Formats: sequence, C-alpha cells, structure tokens
Amino acid sequence: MAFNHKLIETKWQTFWDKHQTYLTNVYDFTKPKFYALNMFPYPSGQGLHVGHPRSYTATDVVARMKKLQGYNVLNPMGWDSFGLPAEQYALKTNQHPSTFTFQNIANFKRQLKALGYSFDWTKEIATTDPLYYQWTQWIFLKFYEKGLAYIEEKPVNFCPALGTVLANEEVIDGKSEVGGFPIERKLMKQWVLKITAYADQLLEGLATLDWPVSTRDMQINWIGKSIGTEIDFAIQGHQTSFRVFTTRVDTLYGCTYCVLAPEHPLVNAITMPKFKDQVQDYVKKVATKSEMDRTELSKEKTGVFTGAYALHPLTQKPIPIWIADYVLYGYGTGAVMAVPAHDERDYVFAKLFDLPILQVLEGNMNDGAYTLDGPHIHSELINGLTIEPAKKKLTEYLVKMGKGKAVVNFKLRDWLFSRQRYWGEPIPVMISNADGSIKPLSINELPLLLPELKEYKPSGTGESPLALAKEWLHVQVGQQSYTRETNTMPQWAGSCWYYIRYLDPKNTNAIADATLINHWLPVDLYIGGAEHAVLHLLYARFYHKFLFDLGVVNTNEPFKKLFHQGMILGENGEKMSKSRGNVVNPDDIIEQFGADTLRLFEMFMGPLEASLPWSNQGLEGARRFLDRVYRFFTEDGYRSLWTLNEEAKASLSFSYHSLVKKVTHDFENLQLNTAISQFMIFMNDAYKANQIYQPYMESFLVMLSCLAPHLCEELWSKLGYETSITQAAWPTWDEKQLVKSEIEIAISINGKLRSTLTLPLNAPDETVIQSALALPIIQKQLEGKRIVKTIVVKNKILNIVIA
Ligand code: ANZ
Repeated sequence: MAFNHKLIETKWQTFWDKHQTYLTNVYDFTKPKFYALNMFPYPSGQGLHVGHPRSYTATDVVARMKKLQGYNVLNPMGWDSFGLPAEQYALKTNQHPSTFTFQNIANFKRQLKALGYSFDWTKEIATTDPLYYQWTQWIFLKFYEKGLAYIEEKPVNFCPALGTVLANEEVIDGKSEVGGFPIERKLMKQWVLKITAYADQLLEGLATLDWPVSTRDMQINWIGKSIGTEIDFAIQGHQTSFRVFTTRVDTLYGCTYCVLAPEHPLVNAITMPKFKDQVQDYVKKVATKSEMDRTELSKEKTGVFTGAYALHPLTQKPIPIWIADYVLYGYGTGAVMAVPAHDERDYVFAKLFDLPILQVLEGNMNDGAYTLDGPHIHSELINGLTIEPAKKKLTEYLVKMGKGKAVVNFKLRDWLFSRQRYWGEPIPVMISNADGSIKPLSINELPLLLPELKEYKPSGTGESPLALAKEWLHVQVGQQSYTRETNTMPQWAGSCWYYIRYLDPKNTNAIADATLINHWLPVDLYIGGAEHAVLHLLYARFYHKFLFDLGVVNTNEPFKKLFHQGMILGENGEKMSKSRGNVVNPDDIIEQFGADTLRLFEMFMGPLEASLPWSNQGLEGARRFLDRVYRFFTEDGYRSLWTLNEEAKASLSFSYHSLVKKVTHDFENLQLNTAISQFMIFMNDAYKANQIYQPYMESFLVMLSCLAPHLCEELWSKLGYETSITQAAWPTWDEKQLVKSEIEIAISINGKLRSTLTLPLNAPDETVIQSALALPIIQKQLEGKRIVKTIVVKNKILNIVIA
C-alpha cells in the first residue's frame, strides 16, 4: 500500500500555515540561536529549477534538526528581485519588470510552499520593495559620507548588448557573466565603492571562517596581496625616471630590458622619432583588448621597442625600454623590470624579440625560465644568497640609495557601482546644474522611488533609461536646480546586506533593531552556489565590515559556515537547459511523487557538494523507501510487533544507536546521503526484527521528519500525537550500545580467505587459532600440510601459513 502524498502534503501545509508552526520569535533570547540561510533566488520567469531545492532542502534539514535540538532557529526566504536577470526576462517577454517580478515571486512562493520548507514567511523580503531598498540607499549614503563612494572617469567594461557597464567580477574571459556578450573598454564617469580600503581586512578575515578552501583561495587570489619592491629606473637622455614594481627584487642584476604598459604616460615622451608610428599603431590596437586577453599566459606575446634606454639602477648599463600589453597599466606602477632568465612571461617575450637573457640564480634553464630558489650568481651584492635574504639585502640597499622602497600591492580594484539600467535601486544623489557638485539626499528623503517609466530599455549608448523620466529627473531646491543621478545600483547592492534585514524586515527606523543584530549574527550556516565566490560573497563581506565600522553590526564576518551545493545535471549528464530538452520541472515531480520524495531524492543523490545527474530511477527508489516507512507505521502486521516492553530494547539497540549517532553527525556536516543510507539500514533491521521497542520508531520518525516532513507529521499524528512533530525532541545515543560484544574474524590460509568465525570481541590470539583449527573446513585444507606460522590481526583476521 502506497500513501497518498497529495492529501498528506496539502493537509500538513495547511496545518503549518494555520498554526504558524515555522514562526520564529526573534526576541526569544532564552534558547541558543541558529541562523540558517539560503542564497535567495532571482525570481525569474521560469520558476523554480530542481537545482534550487537541493540547497534549500539541505538548509531545511539542518534548520529542522537544530529546532528539535532546542535552538531558536531562523530560516528565512526572500527575493533578489532587482537586476539584470529579471529585467532581461521582462524585456524578452515585453512586460514591465515590476508586474512581472510580482508574478514571479508569487509563483516561486507557491512552489517553495509546496516543498514544505520551514521558512518563516513573516520575515520575507524583496530587494525591489521600497521599504527594503530605502536601506540599500541609506548604506550608499553612508559610504558617500565616509568618502568610500566616489565618482571617477575610468575605462570600464561596457557591454553594448546589455547596454551597461559591468564590474570586473562580472566579466569572464572578456564576456559578460550574464548572457556571454562581448565587452568593450570605454571611458565613462562612474560611481565607485572603495572596497580596496578593506583589502587587508577582507584577506585576514578569511582565516577565521569555516568556508570551502577553494572559495577562500579564490578570494585570496582575487584580493591578490603582493609584497614587493618599487625601483626607480632613470631614462637615458631624459630628466625623468619611471618606477617598476617587482616581487623579485633579488633578480635585479638579471634585468635585461624594461617594459611599460602601452597606456603609461611616459610612452609618448620617450619614444624616439624613428619608432613613433610603430608605437602609436600598437597603442591603438591594444586599446580594444580586454585585460584577460592581455595577461593570459598562453596568449601570444606582442610588443614594440620605443628606441629609448633606461639605466640599470645598480650597474648603470643602458637597457632597452619596450612597451607590451602583458604589462597592465592598472596594476603596480604600470611598468616592469624584465628578467627573462627567471620569469616565464619575460622569457617568452625575450625569445620572441631576441632580447638578452642573463641568468642570476643557479639552476637548470633547459625548460625556459628558472623560477625556483638557488644561490645568486652574477649579482655582485648578493652572490651566494638565496631568494629571501637576497630580497632583504637588496631592498635595504635600494632604500639607502634613494632608488626604491618596499611596497604592498593588491589586485583588488575599487568596485564599479553604476549601472545604466532601469531595474535597480536609484542612487540617492543629485548633481547641481550650476557647478556639477554632488548633493546627497538626506535620510528622510529616502526611499528615493524608482520612477514609473514606459520606455525602460537600455539605450545602448551608455545613458541610463532613468534620464527619460523627465519629471523625476529635475529637482528645484530654492534657487538651485539639480539633476538626479540616473545610474542605478548593481544587483549586488541589495544582496550585500539582506541577511540583516530578515531579522526585522518591517523596521522603519533602522536597518534592523540593534539587539536583534547583536543576538542573531553571524549567520551560522549559509548554503548557495560556488559561482558567487568573488561576487556576492566578497561584496557582502565588504558591506559587513563597513557596517561594523559604522557600529551597525558587532561581528567581523557575516557568514560563519559556508557550503556550496553541487549542480543537478540533466539525466544525460549535461547541464539542464531548455535547448537540450533535459529540464525537469519540480512541479511535475511534486505532482507525481510528492514533495517528500523530491526532497529525499535530492539529498540522497550523492555528496551535496558534487554535481550529479538527475535520475528517475533514484526518484522512484526514494519513493519506495518512504512507502516502506509508511507501511511499517500503518499496517497491522508490523504494528503488532511494536511494544513498550523494556526488554525489547536489546534486539535493535545497536542499529538504533548507530542510527542516532550517524544521523546527528551527518546532518551537522551536511553528509545527507550517508545519513539517509543509515535510515534505510535501520528500516531493514526493523523489518527483520521480531519485536520493536516503540520509542525507537518514534525517534526514527522525528529524525526523518527533517527530510520528509509531511509524511512524518502524518505518521506522528497516527501515533496519537496532537502536536506537530516539530515540537518533539531530538534523540540522543548511548555510546555503550555501540560496542559490539562479538566480532566476525576472517580465516585465511596462505592469504586466501577460507572461512569466518564469530568470537567475543578481543578474544586472545590463542582462542582465535584454536577455534579456527577446530573448524572442519579448515582441518580439511590443512590435511597433510605443515603449519609454518600463524598471524593474528586483532578482531580482524587470522592468516595461517602452510607449506
Ligand atoms: C621582475 C620579476 C622577476 C618578476 C621574476 C617576477 C619574477 P604579482 O605576484 O602578481 O604581484 N608585474 C608587475 N607589475 C605588472 C603589471 N602592471 N603588469 C604585468 N606584470 C606586472 O606579480 C608581480 C610581478 O609581476 C612583478 O615581479 C613583475 O614581474 C610583474 F623572476 O618583476 B616581476
């Protein structure tokens, strides 16, 4: 007999709603807190993908367990509803983003409710809600007030297809992260947030976090702290000099040429007349290339000679000055000392243009540049020293001579914060028509509402659609006339601080009540995709650290533990997509198999962090297991074996205590697939038992309710309970019950397994040997043979060696 999932699921969803089962009293400080968080979704038009429930279910399982363990748990949900994806979809379907966003939110919410999550919907937020974005704007004003938001004319990543600029983090291989459209470099006036002011803090904080190593490494590399030396090179025949940045000052004697970035301001002044045309052509060509194209190691090197020479700061020898695009103007000083013997890029470049290569560290150069340590050679002041002491000595020397200094550089750039889009938070400032000065709005003028617009498509020229909102645009304050800033904020603005707003979503006086912030942060468990490693996850940490300095939050980091779920691929192992025709719609699965089955299956597919293919077979298997559970709890034949008799405890005690221990441990560590295996093992044991101690079955149900809440509520009420299973208590295990009193020992002869033997745990070697030799099957094998020796591995194996 199978259970009717539709009846059961609707019944319990209605019950939960009616009884506000998942309402969190955030002011209840009597219990320890647990804050579980999912990366909130973009409410796109396609609705929920089967990938969404993978992370939401995992979070839900832990949130439910923590509640059963006595924690006050917050498990909220909301909508990242501004931004490109929503707008792109609206454009495609010719709808206004706002109506469209509301519809999508309603659809997502229906789908999430159908999955039976323990979300507290009274905490729901949407980044597009003016009550929400007034605080997004408030934070911006604080950045401005502290000098951390500023306007700059700078070369930006402009995407003609999307009609907007993008942050470096949003550009992948010279294409937009969303849509994969080509990017151009363009000079534009833009708002920028000074994330670099927090570079060191962002780096240091990483060590304190329980985050995947790969994500921490990505942030470390993105921040790119680099300790090195700046050295001045005089230019032959000029009064000026240029400065290079190097992390390998010890190789200075091996510098055989220098390279300036094509944008370097000295290029024009030092280029000799004969080389002018060539240099100008080259500079023009480079202007269209993306940074990625320029710096990729595998990309072919290009460059031109300027005709000018620098003087080596130690030897005074003239060395040629080249320009090449592998040197970036935006990093370090925009100039490098090239050491082809010990730097791979310089080596390739020198070979290509036939420049001299001078080895200054002892080592094998058969495969190109030698990049390892070794004693220095041909390096007067540092001969015989290895890298570190050589760096120290030369830096000190250069400092003393006034030719250099120790510096720290970061790869991290300030965050480009303007978007020429309609569907975003308006930046709450005005620009004076008289003198171009900036007038920030005052806090009581917030929210600055996004004006209603009919035409909101990007112009493609880089002008924001908000420039078309004529009435909104022009503001008269007394004698002064102003024009509003027409750029909007990037999508990330709203998602940088949403975990704070969930605590107190309706507060009109503050981001959230300070007592709540101090009690609930940081987030204890955060689950979401790895693709946000240097976007959302870095930006949110930056905001958090800024809010810490403002005194808004009292923790250094927003997310204590982070976990990335893997993707769910199509059944054919390819990425799910409409064009591949391998998309699975969660609505269909819930209809046919039920939400509990979908939840259980997605947690049982394999390790949560692995990307795995969808499997209808696996789905059916999950459903079969739940049917088996249902039968065991409802059919008379099995129920008649249930007893409250204490003596019945022994028969399943090992299996039961193993279950509680494993599930508690595995849920905590998000190893949900192995926890589910243990549920299955226990269920098999229960089916085989002659009698069952009823409290074991009840605890089994309590734990399983984290995975299959509807079915477990139903069975719980069938057991006679009138309150929700969410009010039960998490079981504990007894370590003593896990010690097996007997153990199976393998008996082999000359390494070949011949038999097994069940003996008391820790039986003495002599007992093992005597018992084995008493076995008829072993005696037969030994007939006419001589025992050379016997080897016992305690509690595991006996090997008999014969001749
Ligand atoms: C000489 C040298 C010799 C270097 C050697 C390396 C090895 P990170 O760690 O990334 O900071 N460099 C400096 N500024 C650059 C720029 N604007 N564009 C491209 N490359 C630049 O790397 C610093 C190293 O990258 C510097 O140290 C410099 O090359 C190069 F055996 O100087 B090195």
